[in-house]
Formats: sequence, C-alpha cells, structure tokens
Amino acid sequence: MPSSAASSSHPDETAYDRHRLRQWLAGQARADGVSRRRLLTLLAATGAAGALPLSAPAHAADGDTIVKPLPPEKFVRRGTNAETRWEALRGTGHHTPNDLFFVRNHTATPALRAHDWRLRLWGSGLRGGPAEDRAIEFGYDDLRKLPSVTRTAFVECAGNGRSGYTTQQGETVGGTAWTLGAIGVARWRGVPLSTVLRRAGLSPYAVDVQPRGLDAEYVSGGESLGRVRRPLPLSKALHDVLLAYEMNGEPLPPDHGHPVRVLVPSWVGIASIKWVGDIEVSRQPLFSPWNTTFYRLFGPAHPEGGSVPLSRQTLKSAFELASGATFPAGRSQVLRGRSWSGAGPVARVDVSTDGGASWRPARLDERPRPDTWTRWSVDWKPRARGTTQLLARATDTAGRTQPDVSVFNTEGYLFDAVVRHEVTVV
Ligand SMILES: Nc1nc2c(c(=O)[nH]1)N[C@H]1C(S)=C(S)[C@@H](COP(=O)(O)O)O[C@H]1N2
Ligand SMILES: [Mo]
Repeated sequence: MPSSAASSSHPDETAYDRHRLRQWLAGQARADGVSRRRLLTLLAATGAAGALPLSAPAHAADGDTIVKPLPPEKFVRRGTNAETRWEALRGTGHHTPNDLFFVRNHTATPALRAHDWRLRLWGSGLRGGPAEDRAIEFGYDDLRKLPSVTRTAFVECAGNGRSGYTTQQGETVGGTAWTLGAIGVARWRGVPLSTVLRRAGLSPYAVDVQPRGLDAEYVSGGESLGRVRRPLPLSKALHDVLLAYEMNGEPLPPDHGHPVRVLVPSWVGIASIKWVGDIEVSRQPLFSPWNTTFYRLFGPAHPEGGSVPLSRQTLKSAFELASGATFPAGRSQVLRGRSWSGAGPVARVDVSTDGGASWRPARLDERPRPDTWTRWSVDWKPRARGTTQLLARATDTAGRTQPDVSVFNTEGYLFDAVVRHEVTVV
C-alpha cells in the first residue's frame, strides 16, 4: 500500500511534512505569533527536536489502517485513508451511511474499548492551583449520564477536492490527492463540550482547549510529531462542539473515533479529533504542528509565514455521479448533487450541462441548513453525442460563490473552484 498521493505529480504527504518540519526547525518557516524558541520548546515536548530513534507506525501493514470493509464500488483507497465515491451516495438520503463515510487516518484506527476509556481534562485553564495539579477525569458512563444533544453536521477534510488544483489548474500541491469524496454528513449524538468544561471547573482566564487523540504518534519523515492534536479557541469550544459517542444512531464506529470523538461543526476535519483521550485547557494560546506547519495557507498569495490557522470550511458542490459517467442521447435524466458551505446554509445552486456556456438554477430538494449539505436536482435531456462537462456552482447565505479558479496554496487546502465533471453522451 503506497502512502503517497495517488498522482505521481504530487509529492507525497510524508515528504511534504518532512520538508515543512525541516524548514520549521531551520527557522525558515515561522508560524504567525510563534517564536522560534517557542516552536523548539514545543518540538522538544513532542520529542521531535532530538535525534530520536523513531519507532515505525503502529499499523504499517497493508489494509491495516482502517477496520471497516472498503468495497471498491464505494471507496477509493488513498494510502492510510479511504475516499467515498460520489456515485455511491446516489439515493442514500441526507445522512451518509456509516459504512460509506470517508476515513482520514494519520496512522491507523486504534482498538479502544469504551469501558476502559477515560477522558482527562487538564491545564492552566482549569480553576484553582498550578497547571500541573489541575486534572479531572470522565469515564464513558459518566459522559453517557450527562444531558445529550444531537446535531447533523459534515466532517470534511481541509484537502477535499485538492486534486482540482492539479487537474483543473495545472498546479502541484502536497498531500493526499482527494477528488470530492473526503466529506460525509452524519447525525452525531453526544455531550456538549461546554458541559464537560464547566463540570471540570473552567477558569475565566481560559482561552484555548486542545483535544488529543489516542491513536499512535504521527511519524513524518523519521520524526515524531506526537499524537494528533489541534487547539480550538474557547469561543468555538463553548459554542457548538460535541464530544460525540453516536453516529447515525449507532455507537461511534472504530474508524470514526470509537468510543468518543470531538465534532466541530463547519470547521476543517482536522479539528474533529477522533479517539479523544485528553483535553488541555489553557490560559495561553496553544500550538501544535496541526495549527502551525499544517492547516495554514502557504504560497505567494498568502502572508509570509502562512495564513492564520484554518477554521471554517469553504463551499463546494458535487454531482452524485462517477467521473466519466455515460448517458444515452435523447433520454430525459435527473441529475442530482449536493452543495455545502462552512459559512452558512446554501442559498442557491446553478448548473451547466454544456461546459459552462449556459447556466440554470437547480431545484433545492430540501431546506438548506448550516453545517450540512443541501441536495439538489436538475432535469437534463442530452442531445449531442460526445463528451461534455457538467458544472455546479453554489452560493451561500454569507454571500460567497464558488469561483472559476481557486487561489493556490502549497498544501492544496480549501479548493473551492467549480469542478468540471466530464461525462459522455452515447
Ligand atoms: N486522532 C485523530 N483524529 C483525527 C484524525 C487522525 O488521524 N487522528 N484525522 C483528522 C482529519 S485530517 C480528518 S479530515 C477527520 C476525518 O474524520 P473521519 O475519518 O471520521 O471521516 O478526522 C480528524 N481527526
Ligand atoms: Mo483532514
């Protein structure tokens, strides 16, 4: 199983990570507001600064990184990850069935049992005493006893649609060469993070919280970056973030964070830490490789040293069709698709069946809501035989519209351009 991107024109993710880490250590790349000293301290803390002998990832063998079956008609394997095929979503309803939901694993799905799982909250942002002394634990049953909420939300990788930078714009970007299938929508049930933070004794001086996964340390280019973790501002943490233990009415499946994951509605997928084991609560802003080196925009159109850490998702549209799907000439079709935005509900969707020459509005088949996609459809009677391109362009209630070209960034995050979906009329 290659851990590299599917396209040979993409440097693989590990090589890219290593490159960034080297730059970082050399002091060439500097995250906004993070001093080199601070970064070195952080690296020392994660064990990445020294010449440590590095252990191999826990599950390196073929097919070992994901537990659930990945039938080829539903998924495309991409290294340690699996992308959902859009044609498999046709007829599935608003929520993505758990067996069809994409998987993004930095390493491998760990085997964890709910009954011996603990969540530890700790740090200077908890009330009373010095940082080291403040810690409180919750077990799975403790969590299940707290009042729960249910919300529908997408989880979408920041790199979803990344291959469009190459296929549509001729640009070389790092990372997994996802098409549009690194997204799924589920009904998540769990406890608001705010409830747990308040029970733990939140200090009025707390500013950031940092959940960390129980999966293996992420080793990149022979250097360990520690376990997957990314800070979240307290304002978001208290607003709508869940500690989720159910997905579409079932206990959270192993690949999606069993027994408990963080769910951060509308934000890039990396914020929704799976297999959460501890949460640092801090009076100071927190940094990890996942909000400094990764998940910022780097490139000529972005600030020197990178953009601010990514938070909300951009907007996108996709047809529930295979790439290269065929249609018989002269027969009426209903084209179906979905559009979504991290900035608010979808306001409208326009579709072109002639490569962008003419456009018409799609029917919205359900009431647009925040944090999730909206299904739409359009009638089409293809006439001329040959290849054509189907395009869908979403506009959201925040006033954003999908552009023709996405602004380049080296890691290929947040692709938002209208995708040209090639089909053939026979
Ligand atoms: N602990 C942990 N959490 C994680 C990850 C991971 O590798 N380990 N991957 C992140 C990324 S990059 C994404 S896009 C989402 C994917 O969630 P899913 O696999 O349930 O679809 O999980 C996030 N949470
Ligand atoms: Mo991701």
